[in-house]
Amino acid sequence: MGAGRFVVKLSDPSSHPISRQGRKERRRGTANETRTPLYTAFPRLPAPEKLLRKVRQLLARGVLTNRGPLVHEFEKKFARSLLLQPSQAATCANATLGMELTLRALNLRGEVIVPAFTFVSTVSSIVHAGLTPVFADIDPVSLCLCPKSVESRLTAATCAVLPVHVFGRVGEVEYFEGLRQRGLKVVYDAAHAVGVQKKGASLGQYGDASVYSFHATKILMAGEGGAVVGQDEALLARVRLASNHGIEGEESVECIGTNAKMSEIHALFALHCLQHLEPMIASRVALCGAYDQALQDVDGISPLTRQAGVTQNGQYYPVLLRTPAARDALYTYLRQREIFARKYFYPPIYRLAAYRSLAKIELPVTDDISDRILCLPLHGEMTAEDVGFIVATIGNSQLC
Ligand code: T4K
Repeated sequence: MGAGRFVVKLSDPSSHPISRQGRKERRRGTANETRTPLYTAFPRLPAPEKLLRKVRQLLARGVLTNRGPLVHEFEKKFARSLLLQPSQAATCANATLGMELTLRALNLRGEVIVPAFTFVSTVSSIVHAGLTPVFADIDPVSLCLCPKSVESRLTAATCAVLPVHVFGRVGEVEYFEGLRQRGLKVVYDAAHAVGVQKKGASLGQYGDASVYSFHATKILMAGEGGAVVGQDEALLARVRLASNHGIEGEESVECIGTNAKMSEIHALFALHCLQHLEPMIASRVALCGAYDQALQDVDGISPLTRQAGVTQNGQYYPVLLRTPAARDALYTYLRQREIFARKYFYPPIYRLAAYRSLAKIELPVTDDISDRILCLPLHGEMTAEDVGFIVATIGNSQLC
């Protein structure tokens, strides 16, 4: 068999619109201006040389997946970083499957209350777990589930609530703890919340479980990946089992599972980023500070208020415009100048075609926020000078 037989012709990686090489080659504006496009997210790996050494070790070991040593090491270290016991984290292929497997492992039937102001997979994971999503409205300040709206959606069929720590903001965790006392399960979507603490407790210490994401757009990034964490170790054991097809031993399958494992390669990336998480968060929070300061001089655009007692992680930098028209005009104006802000999360899930049949409700706060929100570029490769450029461009637009 000729060596060339299996050679697959890949498209030129530098042609990907967001590739590093592509970014370097693109030039914009006048001859003096050599700024590269600015994205809402961009993966940054600290000191990749060290990572390459670890890749070589991994290849020499030959264990690439099926819960190898790096996955075990990452689970322990990630749990400790959340002030949990080393056994209180279970990795998975991504946060979407993490949420689905957690809901399945809780063995629930009926309705799950969830915000519509979130990424689509918060809601699809409920559907895939065989449960019915019921939308409740959000609070205009925290942008997380509003307790009053949740109360109005509770029925005899409600089995769980799935609040989202959107943009690393924190909702009424004390209220949700109260719901647990009333017999409901609480699973948090903590995809945006790595590193966030409230009054000295990590967000992973709340609820029956919390699910984190390590997607390429996240601060702690593995390319793809996720983890379910919490103090119910029996629940985590069921999630681990289900994520590996339910296989207990060579001749025993204990539950109907799926393949939702984190691979060793992803765990290697995740471990590397976890080791450098603190400075990574600090540099992003500093960029948020630079935005806060610079935007003070721009009318008609409001950063979200800081939450008392809650640490920031700088996962996103959302702002609110005065009107939906102003938001849309600014979004387009920035795009034309290669500043790729994103309308996270617009439209709200209940207005998406695939989910419209679920909605027979009014969500006025969700609609208002979703229509006016814009996440400005914020990632680990940006500088304060980039922030200054973005804010100056917004100011010059006269669109706010
Ligand atoms: N819950 C919440 C609240 C979430 O926000 C998410 C995911 C989840 C659950 C589910 O977590 P996972 O199952 O993914 O672990 C992106 C991400 O794909 C998604 O993970 C993320 N939320 C969501 C907010 O953003 P898109 O469709 O906006 O991605 P895309 O491809 O437009 O990328 C956004 C920006 O990131 C681009 O402007 C460039 C940059 N980027 C992206 C990728 C993929 C890079 O620089 N490198 C990359 O490799 O969904």
